[in-house]
Amino acid sequence: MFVLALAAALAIPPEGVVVGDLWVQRTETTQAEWKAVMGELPYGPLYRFYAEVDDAHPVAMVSFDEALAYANARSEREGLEVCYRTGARATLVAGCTGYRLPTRDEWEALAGPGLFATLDDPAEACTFANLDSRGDDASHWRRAVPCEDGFERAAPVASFAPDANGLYDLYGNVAEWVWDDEVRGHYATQGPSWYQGLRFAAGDTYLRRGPDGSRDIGLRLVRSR
Ligand SMILES: [Ca+2]
Ligand SMILES: [Ca+2]
Repeated sequence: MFVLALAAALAIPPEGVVVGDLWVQRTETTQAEWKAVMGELPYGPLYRFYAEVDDAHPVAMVSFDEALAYANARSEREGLEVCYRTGARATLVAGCTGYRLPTRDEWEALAGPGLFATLDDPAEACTFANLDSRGDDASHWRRAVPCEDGFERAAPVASFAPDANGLYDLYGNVAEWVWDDEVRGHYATQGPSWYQGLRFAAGDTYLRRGPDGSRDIGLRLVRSR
C-alpha cells in the first residue's frame, strides 16, 4: 500500500522546483495545464491531426507568440506581473517576476554539461530521455541513440528519470522555446526533441526555428525569485 501511495505521489510530481534564483516547472507544460489557462489546445479541433491529444502529454504545435501569450495569461490569472509586452515584436519586461520562458543562458545553466557528459554509456540515454531511438541505422542523419526508449513520438511528461535538480525531459520529448536576446527574443529552442538523436543531444542543443509551432516544440515556464 505504501509503495502504491508512493508511486501515485511520484506520478504527479510537485509542479515546480527551485534552482538557484529560478523557479522552474519540473515538466514540460502539459496539455491539461495549457487548457486550464487557454481553454483549448492550439489549432483547436485540428490539433489532433498534428500531435498526440492527451492531458498528460506536453503541449506541442505552439507558436513562439502563443507560448508568450500562455505565460502572460497564466501570470494574469494568478495576479502576477506580466512578463511580455506583445505586439509586432514582443519584448521582455526586465526583472519580471511572473511566468516566462527561460532565457537561452538560463536553460543552458539548468542543463549543465549535457546529458551525455553525465552518462558512462550513450545507451543509458534511454533512461533519461525520449529521443530518436528508432531502429539501429547509424547512418541516419539524425543519428538515433543506441538504445530503445519506447516512444516513437512524444511521451507523457515525466515518463523518464529526472535529472539531479528534479527536472524531467529537459533533454528529449519536446524541444522547448527559449528567449534569446541575441535574436531579440525570438524563435529559438533548446534541448533535443523526440525527433532528434545523438548528434543533437551530444552537442549544442540550441536551434533557431521559424516562429510557427511544430509537433516537436513545446515549452516550460520559469519565474525569477
Ligand atoms: Ca523516442
Ligand atoms: Ca524537453
